[in-house]
Amino acid sequence: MVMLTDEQQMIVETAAGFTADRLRPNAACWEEEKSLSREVLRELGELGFGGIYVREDIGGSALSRLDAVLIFEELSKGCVSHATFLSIHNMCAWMVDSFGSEHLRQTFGTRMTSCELIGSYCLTEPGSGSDAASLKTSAKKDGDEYVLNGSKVFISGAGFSDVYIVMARTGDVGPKGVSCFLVEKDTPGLSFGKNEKKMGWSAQPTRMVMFDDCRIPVANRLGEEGDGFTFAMKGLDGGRLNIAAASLGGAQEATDRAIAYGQDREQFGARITDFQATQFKLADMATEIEAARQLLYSAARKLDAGDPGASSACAMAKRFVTDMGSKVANDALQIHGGYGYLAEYEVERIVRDLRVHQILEGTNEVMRVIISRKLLSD
Ligand code: FAD
Ligand code: 2MC
Repeated sequence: MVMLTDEQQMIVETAAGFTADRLRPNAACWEEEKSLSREVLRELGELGFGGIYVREDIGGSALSRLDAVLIFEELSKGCVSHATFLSIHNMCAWMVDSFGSEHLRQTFGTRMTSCELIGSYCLTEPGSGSDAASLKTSAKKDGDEYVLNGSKVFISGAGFSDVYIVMARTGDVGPKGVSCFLVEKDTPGLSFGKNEKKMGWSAQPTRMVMFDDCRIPVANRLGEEGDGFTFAMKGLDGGRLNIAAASLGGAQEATDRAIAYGQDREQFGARITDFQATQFKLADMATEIEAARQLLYSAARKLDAGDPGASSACAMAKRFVTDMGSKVANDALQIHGGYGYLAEYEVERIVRDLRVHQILEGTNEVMRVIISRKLLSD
């Protein structure tokens, strides 16, 4: 079991309270309506969750990556869709804080930490998913502006978000030719595709983002030309921890629901949890959750400490915890029998929501690429 400090315990209680009051009771409805709640995001901003690991001078909470993981684990017990969207927003706010100019930090960062402005992260393109460094969206300098052309696909929050952190090509092929920009929603030349119909994460819109001679000020570039790919990867180190935390929270919630259901449901004159088959399944689920939690917290500590193996540790955690999350949530559904398949029992939504965690923010095969490269280069 993991020992938390008094401050961490308080953070967990705050997040758990918000989950119980605001997220869990509304998650089914948000999924049905396919809508994110701006009000809820503002409230999360008021709790300091809009810039969890952002510096305090622009309204961030300056907490650790481990603190962030604890928060996303709790929030995901109520609504995976809102929790993971908040994680993407946090990744964007952190990139503005860490790599943006003072002007960008003060103009946008301050309003992102409060969740007055919401951010989306734009890396993936129709022709470049796992091979992110082959992206083609171009940014050509023209006086004191850049002109963006190209398209991004699968962008979470597209159309809903106010600012877009966009990786685009300013130089040669490969990672060194990529730069990072902040694009405001109402910029002429920026448009959005249809909302994709998908298996989970349904409260969130997922749409293409298109740039057609979209002009932005040079001042909206984060860092120097050519820094963009490294910034994108650094952002994802933390993002992958948070996605793993969302799988952990979802798996825990599904397990808690399975225990409650199994103790109530009777067949063959006994409770479902009286069968040793169920008891052993629950024991395995709890063990797998705890093993995953230890690996995730240890990876978060490595990222906090600036450990040279942190990126690989984040990849290990993302791979292991998201695979575990999908398996355990599916086991919880099985314990519910046919009722688990019904939306009313809310476990099938967890199964659907967690599935994509094995794909996005780098597929679990790409996580193995990152881990094995580190192993073979050491
Ligand atoms: P591909 O790269 O085409 O991969 C196809 C298959 O090949 C996968 O199984 C993959 O693991 C495997 N594969 C590829 N290369 C290798 C290799 N070298 N070795 C072994 N196997 C390999 N992107 C954003 O930028 N911003 C977002 O907000 C965002 N949100 C998303 C939301 C949803 C709901 C989804 C589904 C995706 C989102 N994505 C987002 C995109 C996501 O990051 C990509 O889908 C993911 O990185 C995989 O890229 P791809 O879909 O092009 O798959
Ligand atoms: N931190 C800092 N720098 C990093 C880094 C990290 N985690 N990872 C890579 N870099 C640097 C790396 O050091 C190198 O710089 P240098 O040459 O100066 O040393 C540069 O970036 C290029 O790295 P690679 O040579 O490893 O690049 P490669 O093209 O081989 O790709 C790979 C690496 C496969 C790991 C990367 O393309 C990747 O992560 N692909 C998956 C894409 C992905 O995760 N997409 C998620 C989209 S967002 C999303 O899904 C959401 C829901 C928001």
